[in-house]
Amino acid sequence: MNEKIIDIKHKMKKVLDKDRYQHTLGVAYTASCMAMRYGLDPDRLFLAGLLHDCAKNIPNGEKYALCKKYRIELNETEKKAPSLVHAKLGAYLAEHTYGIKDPEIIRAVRNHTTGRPGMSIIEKIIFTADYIELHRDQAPNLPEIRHMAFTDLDDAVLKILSDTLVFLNSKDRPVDPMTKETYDYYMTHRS
Ligand code: DGI
Ligand code: FE
Ligand code: FE
Repeated sequence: MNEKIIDIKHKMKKVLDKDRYQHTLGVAYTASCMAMRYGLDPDRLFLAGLLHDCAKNIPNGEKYALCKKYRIELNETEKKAPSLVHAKLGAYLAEHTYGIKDPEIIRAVRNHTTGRPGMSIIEKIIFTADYIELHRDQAPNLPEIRHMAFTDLDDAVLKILSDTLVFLNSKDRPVDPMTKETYDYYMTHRS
């Protein structure tokens, strides 16, 4: 593994709690296996996986303060739902604190929670690996989605989005317009 990966791994161990760090390693390994499947560079996906939740363990108040400080624009849903903020803030930190120059990795961190219409394959892999990695055990349909991740990535993305929408509605949580737009997009653009 290259030095950058070892460095970021050490840094994530410091800034994440134990469970979040284990989840992060799970995403990194799952994403790198998916890279092997889809003919991409496994190291690149490992690094994106390591960084995807880099802002997750920052206290909520501080997350909003940092977004203000760095002029990161938040939509109305993000202003109400702190659990969404780590994605955009994490993308900023990946670039400016952790020195990532690869725009695809930064984009994958930014869009890992809601997805976006027309995601690149790297974004789709991080979005999916986040949902299926080994430590996840609460989500419904995991065996099916894990299989789809290696057979039809767009179907996996769509199933994750539809299950997420069902979950959010059941908990009366506000749906980010991006989550709904991404769902609508993959509903009509499946390969
Ligand atoms: O950070 P993780 O827990 O690994 O996973 P994540 O970044 O995919 O999701 C964080 C949380 O965000 C998870 O509980 C689901 C939730 N979420 C995803 N889409 C939306 C959402 N929450 C709201 N309120 N609205 C959304 O559209
Ligand atoms: Fe996340
Ligand atoms: Fe995650």
